[in-house]
Amino acid sequence: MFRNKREFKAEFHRRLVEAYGCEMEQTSPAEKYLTLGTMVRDYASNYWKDTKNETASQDLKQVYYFSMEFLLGRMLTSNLKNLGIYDIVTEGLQELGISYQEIADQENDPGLGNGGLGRLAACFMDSAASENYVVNGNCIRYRAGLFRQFINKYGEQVEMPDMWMRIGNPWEIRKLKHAVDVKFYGQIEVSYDENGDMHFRHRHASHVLAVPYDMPMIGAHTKTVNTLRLWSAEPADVAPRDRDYRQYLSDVEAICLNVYPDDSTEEGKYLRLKQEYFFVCAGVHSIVETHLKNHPSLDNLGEKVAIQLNDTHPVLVIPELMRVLMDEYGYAWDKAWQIVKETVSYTNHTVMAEALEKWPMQYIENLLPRIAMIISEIDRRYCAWAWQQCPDDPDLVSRTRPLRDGTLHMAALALIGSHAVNGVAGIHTEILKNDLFRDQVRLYPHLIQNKTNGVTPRRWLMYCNPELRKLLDDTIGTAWEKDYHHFEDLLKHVDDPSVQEAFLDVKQVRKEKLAAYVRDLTGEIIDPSSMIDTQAKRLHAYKRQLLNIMQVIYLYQRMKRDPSFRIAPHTYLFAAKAASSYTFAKSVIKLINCVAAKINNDPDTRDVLKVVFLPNYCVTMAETLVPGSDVSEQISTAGKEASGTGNMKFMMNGAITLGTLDGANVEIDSLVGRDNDVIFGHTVEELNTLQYHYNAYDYYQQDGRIHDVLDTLINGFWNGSADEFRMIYDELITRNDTYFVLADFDAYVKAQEEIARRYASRNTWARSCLVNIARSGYFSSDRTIEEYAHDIWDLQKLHF
Ligand code: NBG
Repeated sequence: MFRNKREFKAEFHRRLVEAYGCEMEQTSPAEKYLTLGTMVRDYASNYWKDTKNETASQDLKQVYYFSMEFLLGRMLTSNLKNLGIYDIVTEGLQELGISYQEIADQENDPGLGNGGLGRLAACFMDSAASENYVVNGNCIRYRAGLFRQFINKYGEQVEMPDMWMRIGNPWEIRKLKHAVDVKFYGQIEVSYDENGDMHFRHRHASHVLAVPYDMPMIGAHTKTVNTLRLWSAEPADVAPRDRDYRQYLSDVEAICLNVYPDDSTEEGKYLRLKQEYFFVCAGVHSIVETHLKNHPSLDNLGEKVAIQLNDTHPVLVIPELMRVLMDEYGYAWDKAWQIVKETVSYTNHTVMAEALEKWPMQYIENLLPRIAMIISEIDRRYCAWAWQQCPDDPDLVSRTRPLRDGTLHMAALALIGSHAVNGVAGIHTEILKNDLFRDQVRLYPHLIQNKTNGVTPRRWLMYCNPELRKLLDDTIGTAWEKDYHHFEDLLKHVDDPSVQEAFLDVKQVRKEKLAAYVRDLTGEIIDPSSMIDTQAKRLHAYKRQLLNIMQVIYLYQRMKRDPSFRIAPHTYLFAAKAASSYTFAKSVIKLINCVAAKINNDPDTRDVLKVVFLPNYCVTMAETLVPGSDVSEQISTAGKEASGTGNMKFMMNGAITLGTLDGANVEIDSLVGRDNDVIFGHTVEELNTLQYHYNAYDYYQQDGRIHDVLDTLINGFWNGSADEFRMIYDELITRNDTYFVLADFDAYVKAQEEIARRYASRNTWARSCLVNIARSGYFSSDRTIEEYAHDIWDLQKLHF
């Protein structure tokens, strides 16, 4: 382990030459990145070992966070800074004549997720380690990420493979000794022993070997290093039964091929279910193995282990842990069930019906025969119990049981098998209690609680925005870096004109950086003194990127019609991936690009109105996009966005939220006040009644602006084809605008006018941004993790 710059340089040089057998100067930037990454990983290894040893010797409880996604982003800079060796390394490299940035740019974002749910898991890993909580991740080692997004000359999204590990992954360590045998298909043979107890034997199964790859999750300014365990599927050393051998190899390959395979086909659905059981079974096995190393039995599993289910994807943990306890360790049902419930808790991340997982029981019976038996028994016992609780309302049982009409409702199973269930923002949790899970609340009144999401202030402020970090350090000292409560120390300075000016200077620097980034990525020139208004998130109808681009079209039309009407310079940035099978979302991307192409080339308006779609949105892009934005677009239909976490990142970097009362926007609004954000649109309560008498066509007929904007979707205005955007038009008019875009249009236009008006008075604007930063400490994931540790996991910190 190097201790100073001199030792670092010598070791780096030596390792490079040893690894590649040539002079340092002849090695490629990718080879330098791999060597440096390996060195940093090894540097952390002693702490990693100590964390494991100390956890065992302090007999500390530990958490396993089961998630189909961990959207980590690049690890190099974050790891170097968390370890406190960034300066040694960057200066050492400079003295060797090597550019750190060039090396850092070699790293691909790990392709281990697709959106907010996965990024939340990554923020939690950073916060847990930094706060000395032992929280381990459990996920799949996908060889390909979601996809790399390109935009073709027609403005359409094109998906390319995201082979993120092509150059290698220096952070992971293969742990073959901990490999697990996972069984699919086959039959269950039941036998009885002399006591009449049942025994189950899984026969004719197809075996897959789950091999773990461990990545260190390094905390900031601490010795805690936790583990993210990624499971990789490999052919087992067992002859495949009754199956074609090459087919077997390719079936095994498919399990870890990529994130979220298309589940619109039957084959895709099976694959998804396979992925879910695969990482659940392997993860549960390794928890049990670790526990039994330090404890005589599994009786106290719930005392020493907490398993958090990140959404329903890992819900098979519940029947799998039952299976292990009963079939492998001889527990009776009731005792096993008690252990499972003590151990497991579940986080819900969506109320969107199409995102709530349901599986035909037939798939489970076929793929996981023993698990299917256990689920049926959970269902049977649940019905008997629930019926006794509410004999007055027998229908309640059928509404809440996990098995309904031959379908397994994953959320229902999660609710029954968990001791705690949480939503991810205040309003979301209320919707869970009062709407989605209101029946269950009758049965378990205290089950559901709120844990508002958070983001790590290290990646999302200190490391991605060093200019703002310095301003905060100079103004309030550095206490805020270690304790999120101290963000509020900034409140004392928000009226200080010199701090306001300093903030505007920082923002200007960041906008210039963003402009350079946009130019390099797209060739588009944006004006860094214009107001930069950004919507960056997955493309989904409920997030309403459509509302945003409609407002842009309206501004354009108005300026074209009325030469005396001019807006202050605005830049609208969009960044979003659409699921490859989601035609509507792809059509919105094309619309945005077609609008951009026309408007940006119109000499009448291009000096004041610019639209750019940034392809391939990812964590690394967000690290430049967020600090460089003035306005944060958070405009989902009220009640639909569970929380949002982008909203928190923008706020932390001094952007003003332009949003609906949805998800965590509600909490942002109550923390900063209406003077420091712009809130518009129908509320959940209003939509709950509007839904019964809404007629989108009336809005089209009665509002000339809406009429003019929508007509461009069906008259070939954008790219000459009248049918190109008819699908969007039809969704709004023929299908009556599921997400109330037209209902919120007028309010949104006014909100845009309001934000432009505020932006014009620079010092009040800066004051608002400072208030937002000061109040953003609440959205540190350090706070969120503390709440989970205290309220759900009953977790103590590790003491070194
Ligand atoms: C997403 C929600 C977001 C939320 C993240 C993290 C899923 C299923 N849900 O609003 O849409 O911020 O989870 O909680 O990805």
